[in-house]
Amino acid sequence: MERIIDLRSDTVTTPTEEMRKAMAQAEVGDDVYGEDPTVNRLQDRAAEIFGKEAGLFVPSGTMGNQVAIKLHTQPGQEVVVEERAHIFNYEMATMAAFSGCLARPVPGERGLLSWEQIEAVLSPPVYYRARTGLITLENTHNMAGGRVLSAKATKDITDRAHLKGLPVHLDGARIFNAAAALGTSVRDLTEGCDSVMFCFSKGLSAPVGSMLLGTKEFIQEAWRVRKMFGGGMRQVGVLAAAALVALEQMPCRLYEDHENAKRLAEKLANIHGFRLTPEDVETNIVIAEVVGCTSTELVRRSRERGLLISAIGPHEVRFVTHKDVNRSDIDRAIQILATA
Ligand code: TLP
Repeated sequence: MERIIDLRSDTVTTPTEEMRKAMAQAEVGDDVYGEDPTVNRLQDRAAEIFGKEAGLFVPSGTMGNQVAIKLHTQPGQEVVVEERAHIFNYEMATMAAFSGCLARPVPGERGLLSWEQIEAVLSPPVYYRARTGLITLENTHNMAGGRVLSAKATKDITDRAHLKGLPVHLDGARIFNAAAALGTSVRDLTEGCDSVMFCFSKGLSAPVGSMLLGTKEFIQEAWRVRKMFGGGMRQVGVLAAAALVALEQMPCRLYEDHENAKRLAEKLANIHGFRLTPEDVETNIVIAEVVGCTSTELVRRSRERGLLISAIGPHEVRFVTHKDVNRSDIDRAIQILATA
């Protein structure tokens, strides 16, 4: 029986041997008292890499984003989001439920927002419009097919937002993929952002966890809100140990996932029944239109043949490459898709 190829997401990655060893040997303490030395090391190291003052280890990317929204906004305010942003579509209206905010979606050009588009939806000074409290960005943009936002484009938005007194939060779940694709540092890509969330549990392959970064003052408050959201963890150094290995060892191999995604896209474009532009693939995500059957039907047929993929719309499927699929898995995936 051939191994199942799982291209549903990079969240399916399993921890490396080194991560498992680090987890078994991790020095731990009660992190709700701030006494877990491994968590403290991870937070300091992440802050150092990103050039931010402080970091807070959180259980998930969603929690990191929502803690940031809670801290940057007041109930009754609007949060600017790109139309296909994760914060808007995949976090269960949490900004409304927990922060009392309304999302103001803006359709970006293949996921990218320009300052002109953002400015057009900022609240004018009239009494009947809700105030804008926060602007959010996503890099890489998941549902725009892993599209990257350059350091220059990010800085343009953060500089102009700050001139208006508005904070910018970055959903950088896959910011290390953006850095690998652009050949730049995560520090440069996030420089002007008031807060940044990134995930250890996606392409970096750690089993659990994300990091929220910002000023010392912001992170001190984030500590309180994380507890309020039920995210205060105890001897969580066992997870932080894996995340530390992820942070130090995994970014340098992401280019392999990008090469595999490109290969998949190029071959897929030649198969009758799929529509996509391989040149649009910049990182580890490939989105294709399915012609001739529904996406759920294709997902079913692929599964029967040993390939897992995601339906993200009635005729749209997503493929995500990661550490646990190699070049020959990609070639086998292509064969399966050609028959499916
Ligand atoms: N994305 C998941 C699904 O929720 C769609 C995936 O498989 O891609 N920001 C971005 C850009 C994300 O892609 C995700 C997860 C999150 C935030 C949330 O992270 P978690 O799942 O840790 O809450």
